[in-house]
Amino acid sequence: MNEQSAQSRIAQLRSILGEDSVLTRPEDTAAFEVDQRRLYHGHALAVVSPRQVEEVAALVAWCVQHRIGLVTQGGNTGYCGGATPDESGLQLVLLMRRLNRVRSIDAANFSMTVEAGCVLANVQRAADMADRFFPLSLGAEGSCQIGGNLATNAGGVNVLRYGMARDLVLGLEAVLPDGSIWRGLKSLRKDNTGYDLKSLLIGSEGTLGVITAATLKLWPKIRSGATAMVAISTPADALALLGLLREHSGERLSSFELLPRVAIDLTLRYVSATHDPLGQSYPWYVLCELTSGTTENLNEQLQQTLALAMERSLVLDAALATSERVRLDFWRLRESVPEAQRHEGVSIKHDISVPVASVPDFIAEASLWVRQHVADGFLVCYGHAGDGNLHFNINRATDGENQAFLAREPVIKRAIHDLVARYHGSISAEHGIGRLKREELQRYASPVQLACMRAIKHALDPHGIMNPGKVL
Ligand code: FAD
Ligand code: 2HG
Ligand code: ZN
Repeated sequence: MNEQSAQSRIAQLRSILGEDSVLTRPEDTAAFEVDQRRLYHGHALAVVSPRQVEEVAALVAWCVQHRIGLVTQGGNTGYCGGATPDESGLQLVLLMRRLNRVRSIDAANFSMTVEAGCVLANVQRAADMADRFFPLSLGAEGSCQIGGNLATNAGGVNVLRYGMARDLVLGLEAVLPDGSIWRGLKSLRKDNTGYDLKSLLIGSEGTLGVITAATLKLWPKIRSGATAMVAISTPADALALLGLLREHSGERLSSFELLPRVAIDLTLRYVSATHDPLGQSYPWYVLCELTSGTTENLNEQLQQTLALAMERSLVLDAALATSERVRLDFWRLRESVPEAQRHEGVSIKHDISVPVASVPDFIAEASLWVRQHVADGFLVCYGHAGDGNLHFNINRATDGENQAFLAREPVIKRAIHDLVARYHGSISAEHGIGRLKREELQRYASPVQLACMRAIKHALDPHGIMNPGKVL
């Protein structure tokens, strides 16, 4: 596109969305042209921020007419470059941040309707103020948006009990790739009227439509809880402890996170206000939490289970959170691992899952491979072990060379992902595909699955304007 036609396009956009909704100056657009890991640096024709769903619809219709690619961006906290435009200067970045109203809360129906640009923490707060609980929770909750959470089908730390983002949705409103608005904001628990469009749009990473609002499920407000940082010897002991906790506490077990000592060390080194949770260091830790919507003595329940686990030599040591401050300290240690890893230097990340029962064997086999083949890196394998989801990350060793280390990424990724495939696992458990894992998807998804996905994409978005170059 030459300069003259670019200017004419921008003038048209301004007439559709208003002068202040179209950003083009580099100092205004730069932050939206790079992903949070700084893996991708794109260049957009413009960055636009509509205020209403009708404006989004008009924008999409215009994009179809002019065959302009549209990259929807929420909080830009994604891990796979899905919200970053390509380098062509021809795509638009659509910011959702102005569509950020809580439209309604229906406490009696245990549901709320929010616009896609609501920051996740604000959604949680609004539910809390209505005496209800919205369970989606992740480290980026202060900046990611509910629209981005749904577009990526985010996971986080409460999946064990409540499921992934898709499981938390009753209805959806979206602008489809032809510019039509699908008003599917039903608040029904049961609705078998044909194909489940909301489930298709959730997890589609902006490639099948723009999510503009959602009706979310709510739960009773949490009235009691118990949290412990537990020291263990091996991931196999973690698995046995998980079984015990589930048998004794059932649905009350909401989080079960695994941390190796190296993750604690990195966090203590780089993140302020973090404390070593136990008197001495241990090889592995589990951060577990029981919660309930009624008043119960969950501390006692957790203590009893941990005592039994100690008798069975599954647990080496444990600290129960004796106050909300201590509980937050434990969670700060866990949630700050990505930040600590970033401070340590470059890393190669794998967001994988295997069947929960295979977690110990997978860790043993994959760790051995890393020890034997990655002399210039060290493993930081942690995450949502209760869901079988590990962040199998490898940081560059202090005496290693950035370039040499990163140059080996394709080989390392291949070995780890091939092993994941052998365990019948997933190469993207919760972060999606975006641009980062497109080739990996081609390699590990079955031809039947890929053909289905391409057919759906083509049927809904024949001109390929929705987040081109992502997922497929
Ligand atoms: P963005 O990064 O802006 O976009 C992500 C994708 O969604 C892009 O493809 C984009 O085009 C699309 N998209 C965004 N909004 C819309 C919309 N309204 N309609 C259609 N498409 C849209 N993820 C987890 O799953 N679990 C975790 O525990 C977790 N922890 C994290 C911790 C940290 C510190 C960080 C930085 C990230 C973490 N993430 C985690 C990753 C990230 O926060 C999630 O993927 C999140 O859901 C992305 O939301 P976002 O609003 O930032 O989306
Ligand atoms: C988490 O669980 C996130 O903390 C981030 O999903 C994982 O940085 C990562 O690899
Ligand atoms: Zn995670």
